[in-house]
Amino acid sequence: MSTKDIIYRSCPTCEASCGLTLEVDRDRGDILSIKGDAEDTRSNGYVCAKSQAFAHIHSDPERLRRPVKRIGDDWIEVEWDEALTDIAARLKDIRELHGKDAVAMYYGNPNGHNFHTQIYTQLFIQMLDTERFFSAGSVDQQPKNLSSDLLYGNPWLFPVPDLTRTDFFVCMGGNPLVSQGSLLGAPDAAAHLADIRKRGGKVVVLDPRHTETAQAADQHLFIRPGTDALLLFAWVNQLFVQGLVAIGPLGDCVDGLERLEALARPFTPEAIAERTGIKPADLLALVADFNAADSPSLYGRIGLCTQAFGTLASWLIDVVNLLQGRLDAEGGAMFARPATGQNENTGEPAELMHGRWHSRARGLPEYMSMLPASCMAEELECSGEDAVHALITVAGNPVLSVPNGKRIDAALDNVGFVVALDIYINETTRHADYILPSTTQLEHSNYDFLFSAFAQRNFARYSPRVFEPAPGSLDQYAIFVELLSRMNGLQAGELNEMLFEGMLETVLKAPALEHVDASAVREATAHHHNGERLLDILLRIGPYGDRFGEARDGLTLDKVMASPHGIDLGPLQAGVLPDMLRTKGGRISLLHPLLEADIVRLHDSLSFKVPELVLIGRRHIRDMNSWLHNLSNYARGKNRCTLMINPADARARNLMDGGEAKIGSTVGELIVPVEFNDGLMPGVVSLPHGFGHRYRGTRQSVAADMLPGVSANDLIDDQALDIPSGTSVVNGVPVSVTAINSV
Ligand SMILES: Nc1nc2c(c(=O)[nH]1)N[C@H]1C(S)=C(S)[C@@H](COP(=O)(O)OP(=O)(O)OC[C@H]3O[C@@H](n4cnc5c(=O)[nH]c(N)nc54)[C@H](O)[C@@H]3O)O[C@H]1N2
Ligand SMILES: Nc1nc2c(c(=O)[nH]1)N[C@H]1C(S)=C(S)[C@@H](COP(=O)(O)OP(=O)(O)OC[C@H]3O[C@@H](n4cnc5c(=O)[nH]c(N)nc54)[C@H](O)[C@@H]3O)O[C@H]1N2
Ligand code: SF4
Ligand SMILES: [Mo]
Repeated sequence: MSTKDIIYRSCPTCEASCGLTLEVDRDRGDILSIKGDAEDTRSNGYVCAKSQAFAHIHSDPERLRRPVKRIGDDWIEVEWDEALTDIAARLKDIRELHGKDAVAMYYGNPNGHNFHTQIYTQLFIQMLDTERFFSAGSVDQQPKNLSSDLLYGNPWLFPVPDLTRTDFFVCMGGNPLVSQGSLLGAPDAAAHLADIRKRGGKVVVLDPRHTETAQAADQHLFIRPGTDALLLFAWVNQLFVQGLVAIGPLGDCVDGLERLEALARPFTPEAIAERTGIKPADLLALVADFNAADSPSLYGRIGLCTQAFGTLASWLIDVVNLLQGRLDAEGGAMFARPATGQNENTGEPAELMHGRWHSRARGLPEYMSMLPASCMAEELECSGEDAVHALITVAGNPVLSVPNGKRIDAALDNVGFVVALDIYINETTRHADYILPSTTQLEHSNYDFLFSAFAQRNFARYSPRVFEPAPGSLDQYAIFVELLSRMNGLQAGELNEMLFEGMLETVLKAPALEHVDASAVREATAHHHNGERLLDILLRIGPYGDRFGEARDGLTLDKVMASPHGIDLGPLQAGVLPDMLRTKGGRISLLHPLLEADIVRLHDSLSFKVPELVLIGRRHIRDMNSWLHNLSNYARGKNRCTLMINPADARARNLMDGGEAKIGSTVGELIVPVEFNDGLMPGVVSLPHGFGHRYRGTRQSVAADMLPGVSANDLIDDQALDIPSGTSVVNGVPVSVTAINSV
């Protein structure tokens, strides 16, 4: 007999974290339908096409369900215990023989969508203790991490544009209508933008492409890739020149204004016009409109991060908001207060984790314990004492997702032992000796931990497990624990206990929690286990928590679990600064030597010749980096891995719409289908990333047959970095495009 159940949970596929209603047949293990949860106060029933993705992944016959071991070119299924024991022994041997840094690790994007993985990652990293730790973060948000680190003392404290209250939204380097918003947390971004306009506000987009978001805006300005920091510095310059600096309540805790004014002086609207492509009159109008609006908000996202001046551009977004009194103000750029407390002040100024060690090959500084992903290939190529003997990838596909991916692909052959924690045999994991597949999102619970820290509203939402995991399968965190315990001669239970006690000690150090008794915490949370027990603690000592009895109505995990549609904790509050600052003396220093050094580089860039043609990326609603291409529902349709080019640039090169062209860069050459598009700024071409499913020995037949495409990262130079943060420059890459044939 089969029974129908209704389960509410949030969507684990993008940052919007929309509420879902699942109709399931638990006995048969079937998902009958996935719809929007109308009672979720954040998403109100909204979902996008990708809301079904996690169910499709679950049922994909090519998804790995058991560990596989490579024998020559073949894969054989092996028992978990055998795989874990062998892997742990080999990793242990390598560490003992060649030192801890001979084991490298790459950590990918889906981990951000898995609470349990996140909470155990710290343990995994600490115990592996390798200097060769790479992640997708340095092809993504690390410039914003660094900017927040320098300004607020917390790399994960991101200002969020207050879309529900702003009347003038300026969006730079983001395309929320397609990406569904990043560091923004807004289910149904399109409705948010439409609402701004309905209430008489304005939306302005600065982007080298007339994007879907630009089409929904009142105004769009083309900006040349990689030049946003110049434009924003000219904006700052004008605020000083025109006497428009008005910081408001934060004025008393800001240092470095005079120095900033001096540094901004050379960046006049005229000086930056040629490089940016923005006419002085357009910039002056933008500055004036922003200043005249009641509640303007300036926002920048990945196009401002993964470019030549990512850190400066990301920092200047906050600086402009701050100088105009828009930081931490209603309708401006606000800070969320997640229930798990990660944005709260911890009582002691955190030390900047930057440059504590350097990469071996290029001498690049570490940031947040990580080395730039763009130097992974050269690290894997090291030999002798510096050689990497083992690599562990955790839900990542750097061969497609990191610049000069084909160099990473080749370098992987150089690594003696590769372990992939992944659910597919893809371009990266095909190099592994073992692949360890975790349970899927349907088989484990989740909590919106990371994304509630930068959402439009404060909320707490727990997602229960939908199906019992297949017998013997392991959650990703449990794989970490099993490997670490075997490597260190411990029992899994002992390790869990260590993590629990370590975390308890850390969290109870906060001044506001000094009186909380550790033994009472142990007792009160004992009915939860592992990650959920830690989650209970975080919720209870968090800003809305019950503080173990002190605030009776406060949150506990039990309460959150009993609210299937999530708990709405209200709109973002203004005035959370300076309390949330983790800086020395609770002050905001506008400048830092890392920024000043890069401002010199920015100034030098004013005299650079504008390249004839540069490459940028783009996203499509049915993609998610490289990981959804094996799902026929998302792979079908017309080829979207095309080179978009402005018709004038195309004709100048004798290209035909629908024909093919050769695109070349300093590191590679590809043949690509050409798509004329007058939404591209002249001098700019666009190719999406995450494609290139052409490697032999993968097991993703849908991706390879329906949507192979080419990998944009085979064109992107791994030597080009945003210097302060070590983030890859994937936008604004100089390329040449030539015709090869016609339709
Ligand atoms: N040129 C260019 N490159 C880019 C970008 C760009 O805009 N342009 N964007 C960058 C950005 S923002 C990001 S975040 C990175 C992403 O970079 P990565 O995270 O390295 O790449 P993905 O393609 O997302 O690979 C995800 C991997 O996780 C696996 N996976 C999916 N779900 C699960 C799961 O539940 N468990 C496990 N164990 N594995 C799972 C998939 O099989 C896949 O191997 O790409 C970056 N690369
Ligand atoms: N459908 C879909 N959604 C996704 C993803 C996906 O792969 N597909 N990936 C998810 C991930 S991991 C992330 S991090 C987010 C990213 O979320 P977004 O930041 O919104 O990502 P994009 O859509 O790439 O938007 C970046 C925009 O920057 C523009 N741009 C490029 N270079 C420059 C520049 O130099 N200056 C300016 N001003 N603009 C520039 C591009 O034209 C593009 O419109 O999206 C997430 N959502
Ligand atoms: S917008 Fe993101 S979170 Fe919402 S349904 Fe689509 S993929 Fe899921
Ligand atoms: Mo990302």
